[in-house]
Amino acid sequence: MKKLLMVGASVLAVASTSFAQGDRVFDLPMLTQAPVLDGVIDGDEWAGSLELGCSPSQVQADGAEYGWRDIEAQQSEVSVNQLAQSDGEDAAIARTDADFNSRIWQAWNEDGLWVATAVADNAHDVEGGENGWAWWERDSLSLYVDLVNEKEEAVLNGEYTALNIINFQARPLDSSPYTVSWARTVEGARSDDDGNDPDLIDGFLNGYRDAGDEFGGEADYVIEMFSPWENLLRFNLPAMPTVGTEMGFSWLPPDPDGDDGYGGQLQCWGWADDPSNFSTWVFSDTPAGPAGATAVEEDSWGRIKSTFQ
Ligand SMILES: [Ca+2]
Ligand SMILES: [Ca+2]
Ligand SMILES: [Ca+2]
Ligand SMILES: [Ca+2]
Repeated sequence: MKKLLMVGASVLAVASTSFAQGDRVFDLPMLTQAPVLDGVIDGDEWAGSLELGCSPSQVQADGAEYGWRDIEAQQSEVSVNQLAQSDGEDAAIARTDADFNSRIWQAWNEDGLWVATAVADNAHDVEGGENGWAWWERDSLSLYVDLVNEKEEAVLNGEYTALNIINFQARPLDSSPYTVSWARTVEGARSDDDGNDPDLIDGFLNGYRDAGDEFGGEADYVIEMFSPWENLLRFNLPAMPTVGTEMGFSWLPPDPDGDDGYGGQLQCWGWADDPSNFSTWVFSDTPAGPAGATAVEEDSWGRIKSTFQ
């Protein structure tokens, strides 16, 4: 992580005067080849992409690095542990890395945004509640993305200018009409009542795999995800991204563990309801993926698995 932060700092120094020192600015590498969306992080298909953690221990590290809003409530200045103790969940496990621990890989190419997550979880839960579309009640990953990097202040009255929430549930794409959800800003308001409409989410793809105990949990999983620029261009993405494009982002993985409804979540690399607190991607032509760089060959599946241990 220190290495990534140093990369961020160097980008900051040369590329931008609009961010204060200490903001989280990350180089977003460009893939040499599209990953296969099969839930297998295979060989070097994600090698060299931006890798960030999202876990209770990451929130601890964030508190130490960026300061605390409320240490009792596990609220750092840039993240929060809102995991819950579900019915039947051991109190010694709930809200710890044994409850939820994830890595997130991020990169781009001319077609879209590519993301993979590997998660150690103690209970798989994509069912329950009255509404299948309620992604906050499902094991899933939400990307809060500010496509124009406006960094607007916290929105308390429900008015937005640039909010987009792209959610992928931890399940195969065709297993549910709700696997992909997209909430976006329409006329200043969050609009997600049609967030699963097939036309709206046309081109969004994922690959899911039940990974058993592969990362040290009991109900581990991998999701590989693709979000197409062509689709986002229909809304508030102003132009095809190019080298130097900036976007704001925050990661929010819900983690119910057999709950009927909402069962807890984390918010990482920015408070999700406050775009001014988001981290920043700077789109770069640093190559990622196969033959992207010799130095990243070690960034293999074996090393990925070892990052959880
Ligand atoms: Ca793959
Ligand atoms: Ca839990
Ligand atoms: Ca869990
Ligand atoms: Ca879970």
